[in-house]
Amino acid sequence: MVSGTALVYDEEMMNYRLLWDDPECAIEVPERLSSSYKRLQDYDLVNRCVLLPVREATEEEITLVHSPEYLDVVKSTQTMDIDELKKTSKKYTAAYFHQNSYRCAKLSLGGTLQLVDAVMSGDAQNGMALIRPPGHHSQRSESNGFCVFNNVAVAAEYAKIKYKVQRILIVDWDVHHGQGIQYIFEDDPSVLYFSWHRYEHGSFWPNLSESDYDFIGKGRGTGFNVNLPWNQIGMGNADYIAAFLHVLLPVAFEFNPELVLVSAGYDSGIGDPEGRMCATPECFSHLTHMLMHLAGGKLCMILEGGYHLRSLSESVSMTVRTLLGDPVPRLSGNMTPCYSVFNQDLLNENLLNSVGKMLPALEKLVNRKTRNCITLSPNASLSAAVAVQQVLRLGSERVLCILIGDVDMKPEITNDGKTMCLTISGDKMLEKTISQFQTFIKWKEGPHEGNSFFYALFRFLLPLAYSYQPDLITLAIESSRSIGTKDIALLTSLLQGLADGAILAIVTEADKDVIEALSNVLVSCASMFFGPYKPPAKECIQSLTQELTVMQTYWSMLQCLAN
Ligand code: X5A
Ligand code: ZN
Repeated sequence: MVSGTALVYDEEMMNYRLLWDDPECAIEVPERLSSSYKRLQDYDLVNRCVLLPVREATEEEITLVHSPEYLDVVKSTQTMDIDELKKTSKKYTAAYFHQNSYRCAKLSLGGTLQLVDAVMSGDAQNGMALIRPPGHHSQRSESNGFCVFNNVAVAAEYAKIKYKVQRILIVDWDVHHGQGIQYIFEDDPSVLYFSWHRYEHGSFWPNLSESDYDFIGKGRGTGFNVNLPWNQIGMGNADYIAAFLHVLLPVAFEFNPELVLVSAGYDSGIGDPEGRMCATPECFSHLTHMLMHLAGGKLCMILEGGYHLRSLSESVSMTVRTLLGDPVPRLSGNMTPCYSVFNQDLLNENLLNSVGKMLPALEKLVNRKTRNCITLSPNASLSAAVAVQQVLRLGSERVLCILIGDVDMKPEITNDGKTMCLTISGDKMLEKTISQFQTFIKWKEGPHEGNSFFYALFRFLLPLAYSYQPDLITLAIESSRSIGTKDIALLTSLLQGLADGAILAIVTEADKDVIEALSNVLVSCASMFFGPYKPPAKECIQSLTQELTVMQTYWSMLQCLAN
């Protein structure tokens, strides 16, 4: 199994800077790199990564995207004096050159390609490239927005050629629109480009009409470009999570990429003078965690913008920490280090005994002495009902209880908000929503294990869970479950983004597939592969829509539907 997180960094990329007065470019400083690296060291994260050396990108690699004429211009800046540098810079928008720009741009791109090589060859599962100059604004024959070579775009072309990758997802979470990437791939269906960006109806830089939501690609690439313009500043964690759940992830899982590249700009984080957004560093953990479920975990983070040094370095650290497999911090609370147990000794016990043995584990879970727990029971929903009672007594304040399969016993729903119960069953509608804390959806996978469950997961279950913000999750899976093993694994893995990952999974003894899948997901960070997308059955969508309509009046994360 592939493991390990690669980190690309070299202080040589600090050897260029703005040499004259230009308020627009003044924020792009060398310290952006050193402060991020320093913070990673402070958190002891550098030691846990595989450090990759940078290298110079070759001319052949640069011209995968850029014109030879432009390459010559950049090359010629090496020997220019300050007036010539200034003059060349002014030919472009929000760009600046230094005598070392060419060398650093080659290292920045070469470092990016080193990361792609490590991840594609299996030397690392994922990784991050701390590089400058950034890349996503740069175009075929143009420097733009502090960018010289388009690192991520070249990386995508490189992966297509060298590794025969057929589908690449580029997620651009920088606060600016990566118009350079959009132009390069707008007619290419093998690269799906997603970008959110501060837009304010076009009044924010780079002020392009093609940055709006209605630009979706051209020719064969139509539908493979997704823009999400923010027309207001101040977007925060809930907005970013909702954008991922409602817009990006449904599209991304359907696209089924073989590699995910992130234009990881942190000017979308709190405190940044360019973005003026409010997402906290923990938010980037959640975004990273969600993306780790695509492409079998092949995920490359490539630095773009980010100009508030403290915010940038904290967010970079959160990203790397999550890539390493650490628990995802709660969006509100602070980070709690913890570990994981597999509560194996419950095998082959009768119900009474299994409930009795579950209790000490519950106490550990509530007190965060263990990260999660898998328990076996002959009657999962009954055990869940007991567990919910118990964890409330032990001090939990919001317990999310998810029941999968035909359920004969449900936890008592008190309607005081201390419990929320979601039931997923393949059988006839047993009941409908009774309150905002209780919901039932009918969901059934076809005979072949497709992946229609994504729909229910991203459109309904996760937004509801993120709205509720549980401090503990009980997940009971009956053997009569109507959804596949992979679906349950994905659900469970994504739920780890909530409640500090405090999940009690209750599985029936005979369900060996789910026991195995859940131990993989909860004990280590399992990489997942899904087949091609299959649309859900009509009756499933009907049941879901019905519940959605009712629940979205109570739960705000459901209100952001992209229809
Ligand atoms: C990489 C990046 C921003 C350029 C802003 C110019 N560039 N006003 O964040
Ligand atoms: Zn930016």
